[in-house]
Amino acid sequence: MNIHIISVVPELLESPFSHSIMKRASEKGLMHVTMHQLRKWAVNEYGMVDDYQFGGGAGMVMMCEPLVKAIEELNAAHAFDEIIYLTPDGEKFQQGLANALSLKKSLLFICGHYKGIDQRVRDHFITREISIGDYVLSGGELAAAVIVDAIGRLIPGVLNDETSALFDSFQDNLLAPPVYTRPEEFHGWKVPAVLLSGDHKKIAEWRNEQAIARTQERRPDLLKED
Ligand code: 6GU
Repeated sequence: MNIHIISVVPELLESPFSHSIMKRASEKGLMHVTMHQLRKWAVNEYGMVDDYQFGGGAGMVMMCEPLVKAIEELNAAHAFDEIIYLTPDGEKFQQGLANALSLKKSLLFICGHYKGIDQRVRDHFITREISIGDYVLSGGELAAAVIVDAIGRLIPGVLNDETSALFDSFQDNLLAPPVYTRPEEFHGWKVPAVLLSGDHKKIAEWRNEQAIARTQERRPDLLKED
């Protein structure tokens, strides 16, 4: 998968994709992330990409021209499956959307700043608008990092144990069950005996019960969905 991200602060995203799972994904050639500085398409030599909003009011708006030039140039080269604008008024990002996006070949993310981007760019170029939750961030970059991480780990071959993403919290509308590792007893606290029994059927049943109980207690809303 090829991911391109347009931002006025691409430096913010240098680190998240340079470590751990995302780094491995890129080394294996399974996911490649390219950052683009929007000021490369600025309207003047001072790097101007935003302006005051019509109608008045505090806060700058990101201008059409730099964004449209950037989108057209990159889209001609990469034929994006989706051109995604990150914004708190977008569709809420959930596991189902991560699953769907993980099947795409080529994605462009546009990180908004200030009061957002000129509505005409949204009307004519954006194919999807995504929010990562009901709170306001100072820009779309951290949202892009969250989304790219969530979809990157679903690409086959990115995780070592390919089955492990299937048992994540949310894949079946259930939270994950508790997990334990060695030692069997620590400060007198014992690991549940069933996990040491070697009975795989019993263990699967126990994990399922625990997942349901945990979901009922912490996120009963998940059990009511669809
Ligand atoms: Cl995608 N962007 C911004 N600026 N704030 C957010 C968000 C996105 N999602 C939740 N809050």
